[in-house]
Amino acid sequence: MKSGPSMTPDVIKPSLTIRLCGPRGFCAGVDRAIQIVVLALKAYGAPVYVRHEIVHNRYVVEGLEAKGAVFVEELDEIPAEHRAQPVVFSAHGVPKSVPADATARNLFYLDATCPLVSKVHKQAMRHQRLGRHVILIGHAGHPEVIGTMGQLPEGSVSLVETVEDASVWEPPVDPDNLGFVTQTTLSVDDTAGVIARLQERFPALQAPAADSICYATTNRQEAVKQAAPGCDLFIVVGAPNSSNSKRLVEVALKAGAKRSLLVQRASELDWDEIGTIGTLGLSAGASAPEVIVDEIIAAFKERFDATVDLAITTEENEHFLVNRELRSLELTVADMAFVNGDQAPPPRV
Ligand code: 0CG
Ligand code: SF4
Repeated sequence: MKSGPSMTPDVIKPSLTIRLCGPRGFCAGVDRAIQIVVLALKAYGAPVYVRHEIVHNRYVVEGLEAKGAVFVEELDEIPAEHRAQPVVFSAHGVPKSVPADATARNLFYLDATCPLVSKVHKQAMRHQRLGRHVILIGHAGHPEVIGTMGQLPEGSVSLVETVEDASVWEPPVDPDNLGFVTQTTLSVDDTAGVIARLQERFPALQAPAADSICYATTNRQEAVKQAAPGCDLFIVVGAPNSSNSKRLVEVALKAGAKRSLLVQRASELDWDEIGTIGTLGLSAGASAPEVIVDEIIAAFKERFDATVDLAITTEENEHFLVNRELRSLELTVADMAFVNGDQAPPPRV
């Protein structure tokens, strides 16, 4: 029998269940930091300088560059003729030396440090004020760790990264006078192990007054933990320099996903490597835009007969206000559409 185009049976796509985690994606600190750059561009015009990636995501950075933001790693990269333009400090926080340097250079700065990172800074300073040597649990070289260590005088804080470090670290002072804080984006479970080891060795070790690992990190890890068992593949949307996103990949594997991948864009997906799968877990780090999650789902729908099941573990209602200077400006859905898409509710400033 001849088969014309109308008789060609549709290619049968394999069926796929996508377990879409919630909460996922932007946290309140990331949302606020991006809003600060967008509003600064509205208020002061381009260029607006940003010290370090505002959040660890290339797509966000490139979207802001297209609006007129200029990213630098250090303040001395800002040309003299642009000194009157604002410079925004990234959501990860900065050592005390950075605002001091900005003031010395006569720069106008807007601090987009997440309030929950600032809270950890305050807890570290509180330990120090009470005469304690501070242990910071975190990853060496990460900008948040550099920022938190830079709140304290040199020699008054020690970095501990792993249980192995915690087993061999020797306090430079009286072991009865120690306090700890952590990076906000660590693995909840791994950090509990590091703290337990330190407490075993130093029973007088003082905890911070409030948890250092933030609500967004905790909630995203919990959602991944619930969704991962039985997944043939678990995809986390996020960047390789995003600490919280990388932790989600590890959590997915530990919780039982057969494979887990960190993906920045749908174009990176290697379909041969993905092969035939029946259940896909999907989440996004705190700096990964929802438009990329949509892009990944659309790519799977092209190749699979996919249904999306929401795997929601909790609701988040956190919202952080932008800097006082920017609060009177209007922020529209269109202003944030480059990351949220057009369907998102109006952003609250
Ligand atoms: O997770 P880290 O701290 O690397 O940062 P990212 O920009 O990915 O997301 C939250 C913030 C700030
Ligand atoms: Fe703030 Fe947590 Fe988001 Fe970091 S991950 S910006 S600490 S809310």
